[in-house]
Amino acid sequence: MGPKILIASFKMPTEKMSEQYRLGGVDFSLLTQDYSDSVTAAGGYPFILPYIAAKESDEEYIEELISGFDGIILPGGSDIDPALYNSYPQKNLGQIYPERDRWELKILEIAKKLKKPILGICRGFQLINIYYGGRLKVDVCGNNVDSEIPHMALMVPKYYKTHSIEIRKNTRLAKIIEKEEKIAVNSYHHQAIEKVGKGLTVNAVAPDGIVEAVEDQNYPYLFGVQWHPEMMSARDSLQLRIFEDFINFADSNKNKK
Ligand SMILES: [Mn+2]
Repeated sequence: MGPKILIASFKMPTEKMSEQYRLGGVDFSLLTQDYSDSVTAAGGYPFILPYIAAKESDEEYIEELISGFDGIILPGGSDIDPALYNSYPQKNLGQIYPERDRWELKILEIAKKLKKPILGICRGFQLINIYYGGRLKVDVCGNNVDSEIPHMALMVPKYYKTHSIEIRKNTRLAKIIEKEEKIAVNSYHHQAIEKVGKGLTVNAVAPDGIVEAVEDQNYPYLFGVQWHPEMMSARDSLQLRIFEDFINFADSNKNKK
């Protein structure tokens, strides 16, 4: 069997669901389908990790919960509580779910303790940066932002290549992409890294300087991207390679005990 990959889902409160899903006030664990499809296409076995409020502070439980898996994906989603990087709610901050932030930071902490391979996507990438002591810009798409690049490109299909990124040499992303120094990616984020966390190496930047990929070169496998490769991988083999690289590492790593 290939590696078992755990993907964090998020709790969607009943009042945020459309009427037909407000079944007696139940909440949902949600994850967009593209993550599971991309993991499967790359040779992995996807599993969905729910948010469990009752176990939020129970490290022993969380350790047991994730220890049988070979890799962890922190996916995209809502904005992150600015208090986690010593800031405060500002104009244009989106909806935040502080309990989800705490839960996923705890998952990340324990996954690192267990030396699990970790892949962060969009919000997951930003959360990794915060974990390493970095900061975010609350909004890079507002009227007073001088970039020409629409980082929150909701007007185009999910796989649309909105902007280019320049890949830095001697990084994991350079190894994954091999020949190209520049590739084009989709873009569905209105927050971005302001200060890179200590211990993270920038792997790629957009033409306006926005950081689009990071890794920890002193950890077996911790890599994050600001775009959404899971929305592109069915059409773009370069984007599928991000998942293949992660799955291949998780596969070779699982026999090391
Ligand atoms: Mn972008």
